[in-house]
Amino acid sequence: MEISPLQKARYEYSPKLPGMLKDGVSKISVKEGEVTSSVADQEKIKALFPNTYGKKEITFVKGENTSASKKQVVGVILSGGQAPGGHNVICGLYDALKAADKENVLLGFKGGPSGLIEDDYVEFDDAFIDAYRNTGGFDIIGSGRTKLETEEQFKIVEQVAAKHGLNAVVIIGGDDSNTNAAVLAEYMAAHNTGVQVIGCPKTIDGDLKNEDIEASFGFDTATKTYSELIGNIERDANSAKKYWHFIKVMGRSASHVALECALETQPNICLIGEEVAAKKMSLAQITSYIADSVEKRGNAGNNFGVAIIPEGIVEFVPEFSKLIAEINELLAGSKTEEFNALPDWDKKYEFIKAGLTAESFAVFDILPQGIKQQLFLERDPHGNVQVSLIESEKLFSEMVKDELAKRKAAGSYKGKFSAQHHFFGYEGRCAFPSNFDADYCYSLGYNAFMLIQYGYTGYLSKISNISKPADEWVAGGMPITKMMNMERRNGEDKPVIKKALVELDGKPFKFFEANRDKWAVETCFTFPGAIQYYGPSEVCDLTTRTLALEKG
Ligand code: FBP
Repeated sequence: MEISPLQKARYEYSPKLPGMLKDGVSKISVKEGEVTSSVADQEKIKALFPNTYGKKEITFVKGENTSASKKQVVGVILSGGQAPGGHNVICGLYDALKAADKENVLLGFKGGPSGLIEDDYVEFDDAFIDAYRNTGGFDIIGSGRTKLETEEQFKIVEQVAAKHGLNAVVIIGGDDSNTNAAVLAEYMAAHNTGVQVIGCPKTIDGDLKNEDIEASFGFDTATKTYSELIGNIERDANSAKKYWHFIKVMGRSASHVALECALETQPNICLIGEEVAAKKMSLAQITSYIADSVEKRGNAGNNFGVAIIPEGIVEFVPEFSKLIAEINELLAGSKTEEFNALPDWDKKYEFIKAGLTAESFAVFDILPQGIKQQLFLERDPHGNVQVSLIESEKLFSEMVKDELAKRKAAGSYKGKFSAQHHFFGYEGRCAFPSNFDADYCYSLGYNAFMLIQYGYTGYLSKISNISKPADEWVAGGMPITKMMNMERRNGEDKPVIKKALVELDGKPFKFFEANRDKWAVETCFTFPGAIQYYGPSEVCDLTTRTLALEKG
């Protein structure tokens, strides 16, 4: 593969480490803090994790390294959706491991958790690692969504670990993968395998955060990439003055990405799923909210605008969730075949009408035709509606168009409405990491090795104080069980890391709420431009608005 000039230049970038990690592995000491307990359901979590529950939080400090010296053979996997900076986690882990002892070994298991089960791996060396420093993507070893959660899988991992003499596994993943890391750590401890398990917080969705984890990696770069694109579209809209752009942004359930992009670009509209759910908004209410902005702007001669729609929005609309549940029920088991055998859409429509409650059918019936068909025709292997495939940007623009036609007929709306649609997701997940993500990820990986060297297991690599310059960041570790509670999953109570949704009383949302009425009517667009890597620190090392507002 040919190497671009930027990639060459980025190879030379030295990621910044927190002050206490900067003097090298031999000069890092550990300070143990308080004993921890889980955020909720303490007795249940304690019973499920007898060997790894209630451990102390730890912080690294400058000082002599007092860990017992032994050869380290570590395995690493990337799990779930790509997020910028993943390569640097591996680079930081590798550098710390080799700095401790050149004989230490790092194995990368390919294609996500399945690589560990199938024993499909590569052994890293300097040349291999150097080709991926400060680059985007997960292509160094690939990623996957296989879940490591069953006893049989853990037994296989135990055998694979024994075969390679692995004494630790690092799992780079989101809330589910780190939940599984905690369960694997407990298994390894309970079976006296000597294999430690350490997690690293990843996801562009930004929903793996809590009082200990200030941000998951990748969120910074992905939102900056989408914000650049949204800013460019705003400028185009403001130049041509003829289109409303409906832009869906990734974020499978939480709306952190949408909110951060809104704070960066000040669009006319940004929907926040968590608010929609809290206010129990209907599709008609959301449509009317957007149409109000289009109408006011149109009547003032501004027939253009930008609306940001979070990917997970429809699941937050209570009446829509109910509709989806009823459709899943309606087509359960053999009924899918019965439905598919119906000769045309009219017959299918009658079948749907007869099978849904009147309330849900009314919701179904106001949907644009394309979405109606999508709900019934594109289904997952279990026969369920594929909610993530619903083109919500089109859903809302079409509903707004219908609403505006009514308002025009009634004489209140005098403008013109023409829409363009976009979906920004994959465009940002493998971008070159921002300096922030390059530094944060490298630090997470380096720190993960320190946790391994000091013998910890079931911990998440934790770098905090990250809204400050890197030198002031604080490195340490937190038992994953501290972040867990019990939740109902697939009909069973399971210990899981709590997913962080947008907090409606949090500072980022409050800032947005205080400004959005003005943004809806006036043109207040801001154009963040491209991520900068070289130049003044206030341009190149800027954190997200979300983090800046949260940390004041
Ligand atoms: P993770 O939670 O695994 O980090 O992935 C998040 C995400 O990027 C979502 O924003 C998006 O809905 C999903 O992955 C898409 O997944 P896929 O890559 O499997 O299409």
